[in-house]
Amino acid sequence: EPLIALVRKFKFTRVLNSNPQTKVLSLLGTIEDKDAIITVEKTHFLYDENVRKQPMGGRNTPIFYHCENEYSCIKGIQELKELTSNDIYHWGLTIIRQDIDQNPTAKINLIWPATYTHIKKYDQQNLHLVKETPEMYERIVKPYIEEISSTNSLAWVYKILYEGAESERIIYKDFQEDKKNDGIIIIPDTNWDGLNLEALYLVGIVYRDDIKSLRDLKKKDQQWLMELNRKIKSIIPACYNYAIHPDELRIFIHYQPSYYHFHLHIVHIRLPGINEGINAGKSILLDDVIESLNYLGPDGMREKTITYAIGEHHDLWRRGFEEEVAKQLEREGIPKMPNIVNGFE
Ligand code: M7G
Repeated sequence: EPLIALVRKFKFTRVLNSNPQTKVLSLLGTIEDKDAIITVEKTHFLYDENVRKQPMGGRNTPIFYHCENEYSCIKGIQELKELTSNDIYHWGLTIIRQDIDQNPTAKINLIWPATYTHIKKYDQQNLHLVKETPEMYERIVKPYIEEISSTNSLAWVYKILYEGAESERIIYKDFQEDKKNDGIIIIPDTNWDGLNLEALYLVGIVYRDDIKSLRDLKKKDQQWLMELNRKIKSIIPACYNYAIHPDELRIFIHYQPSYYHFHLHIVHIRLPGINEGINAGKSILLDDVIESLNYLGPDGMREKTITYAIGEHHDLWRRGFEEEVAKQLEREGIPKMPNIVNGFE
């Protein structure tokens, strides 16, 4: 069923999250009585150096050129209503020419049917910084990963790797039957509108399936990671006509990820955090992981204490992290919160 038909059937339940800074809104509702999550995100402005032309040579990857464009944020102004002027300051509201191909208003993502896990992920929630020790990993996280790996949440990954899903959007594929473990597919992430190079967001999914998360990266994987790093930084700039440079690519790994099959986030350096995803702690730079492996023993990332933010809705929070955080704070001699936190009486 086409996306538009599904979206038209959406019955609103409640707002999951709203961020006026990133201009992202997530709504929970139902489509045919099954839970649905719609996320809308306003697209960034086009300006002259940042415009997409129709791809050439049958490739479906957007290509960016320096040129002027009737949809750019100044040329495209159709209406402008002045609000106020004061001395040298002037401000107003405007409508900029829109076009479904050249300058769409927003990007829209639908998850349907959405699982309970999806809803919890998008629901606004309190965050906590936790220090996950190797011991906590073994006792709390590992059993959790094993448990959720038995569900089908990785279907989209296997469809990309083996069943040709999103194949018309593949940017790079390296897969040889006899060298499966070196293979990787790089495709546009669902987070990217595909238009704005400064919002570039790609995901690199490896064929290796023995690495569920960052924690599984061992000393012996260092060469493999270096090779992935080299490939990505050589290939991606070329794919975009060198409009992006290798040192403008932020390549990182999420911990905890939502999907426990090893993948890399490849993002334009200018892109700020999406859903807290790029924030310190949750995102660990690939270069830093490679470097860390120099100092860690053979078990690599298993040996480290990793500090990151986790939401109260995450399963790990109620599976023991809540207690651990309380204990850690106590051990560090940090006073307990008083009961009144907001009042000043
Ligand atoms: P993650 O760190 O496991 O989870 O990254 P996060 O979503 O909490 O960041 C998974 C990445 O894969 C995210 O950047 C998603 O936007 C992206 N992604 C998820 N799905 C279901 C798809 C998909 O079906 N296609 C593509 N191209 N990317 C996806």
